[in-house]
Amino acid sequence: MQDLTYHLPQERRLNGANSVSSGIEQRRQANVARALSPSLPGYVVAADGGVLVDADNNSYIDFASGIAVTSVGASNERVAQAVAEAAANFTHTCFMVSPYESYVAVCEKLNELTPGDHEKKSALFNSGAEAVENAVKVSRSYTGKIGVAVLDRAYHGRTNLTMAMTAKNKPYKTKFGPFASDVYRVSGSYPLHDGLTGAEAAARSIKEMEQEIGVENLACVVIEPIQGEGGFVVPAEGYLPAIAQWCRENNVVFVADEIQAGFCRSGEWFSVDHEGVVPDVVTTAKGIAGGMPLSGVTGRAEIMDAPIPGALGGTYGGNPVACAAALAAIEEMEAHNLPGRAREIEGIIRTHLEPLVELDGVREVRGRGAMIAIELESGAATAEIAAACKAQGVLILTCGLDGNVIRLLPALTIPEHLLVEGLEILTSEIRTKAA
Ligand code: PLZ
Repeated sequence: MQDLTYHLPQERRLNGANSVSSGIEQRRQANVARALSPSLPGYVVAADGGVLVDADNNSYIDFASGIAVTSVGASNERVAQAVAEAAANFTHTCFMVSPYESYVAVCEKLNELTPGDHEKKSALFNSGAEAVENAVKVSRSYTGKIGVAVLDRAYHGRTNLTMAMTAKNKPYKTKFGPFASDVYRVSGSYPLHDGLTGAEAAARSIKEMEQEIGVENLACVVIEPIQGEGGFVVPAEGYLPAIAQWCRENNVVFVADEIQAGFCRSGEWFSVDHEGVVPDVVTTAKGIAGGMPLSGVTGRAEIMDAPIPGALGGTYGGNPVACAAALAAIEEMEAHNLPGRAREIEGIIRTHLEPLVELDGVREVRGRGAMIAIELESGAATAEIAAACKAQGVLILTCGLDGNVIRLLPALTIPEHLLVEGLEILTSEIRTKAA
């Protein structure tokens, strides 16, 4: 892996100081709703490549990337410059009121990059949840049906409709009901636990959809091709193509939620590309704009054009500064072949983690590209390992319904030596604490 250029030292540095951050932390406790509870003790003042620097000048190795967002780095030069230039010209007009070219250019890019060579159209929003909501809207408008099928362990967001689509109760849904109706949860594919082939798991999902929803009621099936918050679960080979084909045969829109796994993260531009699946609609966010809030819905032109003029939108959706950032981030992905770099990162991570599978307490290493996880037996041990890594300056996220999965989401621009250093700390903590 050839390292890129960085403006912050790419080093792990813990100096024992935390007085500035702890002062801010006291203000947070007094002023910020307790539901917003950060995991890092340090308050960030700078970030670049694979590091986060806090207000006391500690430098952490970042294996989180703001939950799979800063794939091109958190202060990528090209992105920062594009943001500054766009903001100096104008920060907002509202595309629905007074349009601008960068919105159109991002839609062109999305139509070009997403899988399939059919005619496509796109619409832009702010958050992943908003993209998912709008994917459901276009699917309902196009099919004239209302049912939405989602999978076990799915995560699609925190708004009312997407809470209904998200599986995990605590912390995402507890005491927040009533939820949107006509959302149905069906079994997915989790090879480690269900032991089914892709074809068998798909047959089970299809049977559930036919018996419990009915194709005449079903507008869309929304699937994360690699589940994110649900545990970095890669469905068995053949699962996604079988569901996509069944959708095509039954006038059901197949929506791939590529919000976490998309934009080079998995080692391809989109994670459905690994099996050559062509979704009807794709949702994107996170990595798309180098950290600026932007999301997209891209789909077959006839589906995207189903809602009448004025029926989709929002004040900020496709903000010009975020669009400029997206165009720069995409240029950066192309210039540095970031899908290829994600595959190199996968190789390095697997070399370190796969030997651990023989340990008691370790179940599996899985994932694709720079989206790799290790599933342990115990959720408590997983939390202890993540805490021990953090105490040594390595920020690691966990996931899975049992909280027993450690997931790695480094920036695709992380230098190799830092990736290796973080992995060495992680593997030594797993060796001592997993069993
Ligand atoms: N779809 C597949 O991963 C966001 C959210 C974590 P928003 N995942 C991280 C949290 O605690 O809120 C996500 C996702 C997939 C949709 C979303 C939602 O994206 O931008 O957070 O709304």
